[in-house]
Amino acid sequence: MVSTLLKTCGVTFVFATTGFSQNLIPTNPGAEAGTFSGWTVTSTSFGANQPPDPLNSATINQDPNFLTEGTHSFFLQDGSANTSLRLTSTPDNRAMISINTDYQLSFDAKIIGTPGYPLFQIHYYTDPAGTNPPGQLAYDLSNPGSFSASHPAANGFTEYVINLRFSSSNPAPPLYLELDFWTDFYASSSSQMYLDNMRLTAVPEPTSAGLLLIGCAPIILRAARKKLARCKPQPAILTRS
Ligand SMILES: [Ca+2]
Ligand SMILES: [Ca+2]
Repeated sequence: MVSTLLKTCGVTFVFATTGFSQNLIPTNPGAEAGTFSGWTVTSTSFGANQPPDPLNSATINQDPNFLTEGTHSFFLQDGSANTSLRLTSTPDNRAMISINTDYQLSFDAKIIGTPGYPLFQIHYYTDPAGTNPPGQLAYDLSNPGSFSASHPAANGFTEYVINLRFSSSNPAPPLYLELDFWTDFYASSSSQMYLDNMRLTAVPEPTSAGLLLIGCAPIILRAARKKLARCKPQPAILTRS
């Protein structure tokens, strides 16, 4: 009975936390559409009068050795020292988030070669169209130490993890996040980047998870007491022979 109730509570707990772990990136977060749907690829040139680089290429990879989730990943290659290739959320693919809430953003990236400065930026807006850009955050992908945590992922990818929380000191909520990956921000080389498994999830508040367990506690205790009572040795009944 105890185990049954524990299982019931466990199931409740799993369901409750699953609700919080929904991926908030609206469209094609892991290239599984097989296209760049939801994303824009642009070539940014550096230096005066640099023409677009014809050697730049962006493709959807299907080689299982170059992805970490599903059957597809994004692949960006900038062709020269003078350009960077960028993968950026389209306006309708901007995740809407609330202030004063904890979020975790993660993605897997595999960087080949020695790019000058592979960069990840988060631009945040107060409207989905992006006419009000209050600010941005920037992360150096070649320096995992600049992230709150990083873990090895499959196929030689690195999992990058960023904990996000916007306070009410920022402009009016909600905020719309634009994700922006650069192969080579300082454009010092030709570089290649695979990207996969982007996730943005709200982190459940410890209090609500704790309260759920506390809520189950009386049921578990009651069941445990009943079981103990059943197991208690009964006094021997003495009978005259
Ligand atoms: Ca994928
Ligand atoms: Ca470059």
